[in-house]
Amino acid sequence: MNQPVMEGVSLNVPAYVRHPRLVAWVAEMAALTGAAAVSWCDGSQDEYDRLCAELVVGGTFKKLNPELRPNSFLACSDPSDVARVEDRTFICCEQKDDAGPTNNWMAPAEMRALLQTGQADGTPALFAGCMKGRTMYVVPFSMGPLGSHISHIGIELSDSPYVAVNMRIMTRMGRAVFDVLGTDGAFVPCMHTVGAPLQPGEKSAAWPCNKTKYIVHYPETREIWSYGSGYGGNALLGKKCFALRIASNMGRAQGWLAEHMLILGVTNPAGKKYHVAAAFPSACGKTNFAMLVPPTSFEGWKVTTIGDDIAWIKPNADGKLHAINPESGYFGVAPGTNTKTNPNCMDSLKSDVIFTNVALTDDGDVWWEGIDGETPAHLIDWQGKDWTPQIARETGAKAAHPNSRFTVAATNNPALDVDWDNAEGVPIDAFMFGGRRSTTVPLVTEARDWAEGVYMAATMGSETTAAAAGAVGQVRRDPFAMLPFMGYHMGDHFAHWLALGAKLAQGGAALPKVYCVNWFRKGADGKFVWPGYGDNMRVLKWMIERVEGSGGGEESVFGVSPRYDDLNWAGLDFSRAQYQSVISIDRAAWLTELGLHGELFAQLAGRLPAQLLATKARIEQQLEAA
Ligand code: SAT
Ligand code: MN
Repeated sequence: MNQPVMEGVSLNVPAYVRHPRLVAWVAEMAALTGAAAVSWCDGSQDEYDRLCAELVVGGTFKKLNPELRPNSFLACSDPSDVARVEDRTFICCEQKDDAGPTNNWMAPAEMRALLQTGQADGTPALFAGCMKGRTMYVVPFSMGPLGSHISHIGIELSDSPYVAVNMRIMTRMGRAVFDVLGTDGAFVPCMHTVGAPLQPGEKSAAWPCNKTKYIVHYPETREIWSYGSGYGGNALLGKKCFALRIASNMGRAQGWLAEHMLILGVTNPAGKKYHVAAAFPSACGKTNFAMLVPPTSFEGWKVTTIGDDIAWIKPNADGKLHAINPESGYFGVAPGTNTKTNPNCMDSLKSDVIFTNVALTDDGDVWWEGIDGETPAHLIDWQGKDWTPQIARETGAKAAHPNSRFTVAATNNPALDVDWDNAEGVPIDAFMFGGRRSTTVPLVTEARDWAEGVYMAATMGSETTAAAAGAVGQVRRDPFAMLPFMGYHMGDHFAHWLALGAKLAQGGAALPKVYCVNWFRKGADGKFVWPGYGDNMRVLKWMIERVEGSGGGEESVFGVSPRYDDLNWAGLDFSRAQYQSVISIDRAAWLTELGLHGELFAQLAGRLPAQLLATKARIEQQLEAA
């Protein structure tokens, strides 16, 4: 490959990169950003180790005690850069209405002027010179198994070595991607900068970032531009930006789905295996559910993990929906994770982990609220300050940030499904949609048909969590658990689901069953009533029995729910009265709830499928009559 001549920086294109359009783009971006060097990531262990060592020297990483946590690191972010920034996230399509009322929008030309080309009044573009004094890493990655017909490729250019090492865990990253790309293969260009250029001789902050943040998507040209944050979903662009916001656009155009869903396999004692995809908002237990260990009384049942956050779902030649996990690692919430809530996760975290914003123990290990064992007498908290139980009592200070995370390879998971890397994906038997609701929504309800299932997903509400910057605990509509991740008009997404279901049904395929669940109902004492975690197996087993046609249930205005005796209670002391308090339907609360569905529908009016309005009218009528 000819090395393009550049002023100032050598492109260092490896011989195995044979894609002129890609090289020209890298050259253009190196020139725009003024990067001091360009480094092409090959995805090797050597490279990972070297970058981690450099991150230690630069102060971003602390190496954990190798005897307690081999080959693992702790990164503590700037206190202002700890979560996704939904109010700084933009869908920049040509027509504002195509982004819909649930997304922030700016005209592409206006956004390009701001980020890329400079504004009419002479204000320079944010990306101009943004990587001065820093290395620009070229990070090639495949979302999904390399070469699978369901997979897609991205190239992230980032000035953050933290991003490069996390991307190696979270995606299939490295040299083999260039082989798949060949000389002119398609890729999604993903531009990322922390927005902290360095003056000559200036030392980088341990966690460089910028107060100004932009997380920008151009759905029509399938590009991502992210400015100012080094954190998670803002910076690891394969994840929410590509695998959800850009991919949802690809899926809509090409007849498939990109969803905020875990994927699990569940095998019954007869050895028959089913696959379930489940949507929950961020920080509502997807990782725990995907790694579920059944109660000991459920002998012969086994749950295996295909994915914990994102599913790409495509109709196969057999007319069934098949799903892959586009990712290859987990970027999960640490607080609350322990050997009771998620033993497989605790096993996964024994070595080769990057922790972000958890606390450091005096013997060089990590700690977070809710981890097993005694609370240590002293810690260094996620902000680098001394922390003791007394300080916590007096000030309420958390040792680990509530949105602190671990990054770990899927292959560390002892419950990893044999098909997790299968290029054909796994056939989906059931979809679940679950919000975090202290009241109103029952433990589990089965939709009577596809449209009712789409209605359940579309009208989902959930209390906000620390995964996004902003207030926590407020109920908001979160359709499909995709509110922060939808790359186009939400109403069009509902229509896409309805149309896909209709098309598959027309072809004679049996559609997956759809369930609405809520693990989070609280009692008068303010505590969760349902034990959750491993005990969610009781609900999962009922669903599988329904798929098989054997499970019993009772119809309500919303669908079918299990009666107390339809669930297996072996090994759990859970009374009929307790069950009533998680399954009951409060008519007044539901009339209010339907009013909130109505508000969402009014907001989406114009692009709201009539079928959903009809479903709402039917439920309302039945509720009035009840
Ligand atoms: O988007 S992140 O990857 O930072 C986590 C989440 O919100 O699910
Ligand atoms: Mn998520």
